[in-house]
Amino acid sequence: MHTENTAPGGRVSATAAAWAGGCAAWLAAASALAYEPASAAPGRINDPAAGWDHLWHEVIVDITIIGVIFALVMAWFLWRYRARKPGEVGTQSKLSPAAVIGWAVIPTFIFMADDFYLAANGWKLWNDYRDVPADRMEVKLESGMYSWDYTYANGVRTQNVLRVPAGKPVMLRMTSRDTLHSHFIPDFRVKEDSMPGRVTYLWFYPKAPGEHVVSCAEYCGVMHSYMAGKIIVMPEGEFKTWLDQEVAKLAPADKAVDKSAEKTADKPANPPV
Ligand SMILES: [Cu+2]
Repeated sequence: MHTENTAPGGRVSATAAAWAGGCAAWLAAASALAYEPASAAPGRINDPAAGWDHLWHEVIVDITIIGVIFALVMAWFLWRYRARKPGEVGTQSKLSPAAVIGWAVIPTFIFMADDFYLAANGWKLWNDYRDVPADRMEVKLESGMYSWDYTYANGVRTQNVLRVPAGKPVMLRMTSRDTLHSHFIPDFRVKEDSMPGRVTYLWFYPKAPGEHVVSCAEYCGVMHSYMAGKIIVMPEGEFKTWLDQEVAKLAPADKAVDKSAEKTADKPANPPV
């Protein structure tokens, strides 16, 4: 072994230690600013969109900080080991075994720690999301090539346009009459497949009146890209008036209230297997 390499190795180890210390300090700071569930009670989400936005923001912040740190280190290396005169041939630094291991393990550990941290927040949010608020409004959805067919608990049916009241969680119990589709509402950050022979669900929280695009996010046939719909969020009073008018239009046979939908509204939803 070359004992004269102890000094360079020692310098690099000190740099690695300083770098690792800085990253660890950042990780601690990031943890302190960790995901706060947008919920009134532990495990209960009122607005899933806020939770997903918070997590996405966290991902962007983390990868930006890591990217900046790596860019600064790389820039420092480029400057530190630059050629000072034309044709200069550098000499190879020898690192101590501890420095070699440190340079490989510490950055990997920091990356993986952040990945697991973000993944754990994602899993927690997803688990909380699967627990649907009990005060929800439920609507059945049957998808098909190429439309979204909604049925309210009182038998009112609409196609491609779902009207909902503002300020109430809305749950869709979904199935499909032909092939796979995926009901995607970008504004509410929710997307879930609908498929034949299985009931899946999603829910969202429309806070204020407005319109939101629905699109199919699972390729389902040649007209897939035209399978668009709309969520219209209405003030509660206007929604009730609209729903009453639609009920009045129904034929007597169709007015049979969907008891199964009413019953399931009181029970927590079971995740699809
Ligand atoms: Cu589709």
